[in-house]
Amino acid sequence: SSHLGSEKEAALAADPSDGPTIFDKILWKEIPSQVVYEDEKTLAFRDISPQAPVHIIIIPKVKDGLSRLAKAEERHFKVMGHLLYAAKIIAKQEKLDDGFRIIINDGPNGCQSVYHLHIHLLGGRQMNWPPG
Ligand code: D5M
Repeated sequence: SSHLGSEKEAALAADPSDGPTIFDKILWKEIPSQVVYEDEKTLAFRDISPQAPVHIIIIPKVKDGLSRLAKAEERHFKVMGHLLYAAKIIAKQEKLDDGFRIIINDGPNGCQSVYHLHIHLLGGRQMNWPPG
């Protein structure tokens, strides 16, 4: 997608329905990925289009309707906490001791391009504020 245009164009062209996404293919090992962390609830792999020296995507193994953060319900509280805690574990594993950033993009305005909830973990350089 990023080969055909900007991340923003990919996001605006994305299918926001609750169907399977490319992240299912990663979970099912139908396409390769560089896995950096895995536990019973989450998988984390390197972003194919890194925006920082460290750029990792952290996803729930079971989507359970969580195509985007806007779809979150009380039943998702535990897995959302688990994802956030995995981000901390991975940041330590990646030696991001000087800090890091986590991002969740939601919907077209948030530039979401894959409709399977995920946390971006970015680090290894000074981040800027405000984000774009
Ligand atoms: O972020 C979706 C992110 O997913 C985006 O940064 C690219 C990344 N991506 C897409 N396909 C792949 C594969 N196959 N491997 C690794 N990373 C991938 P969003 O927040 O939805 O814009």
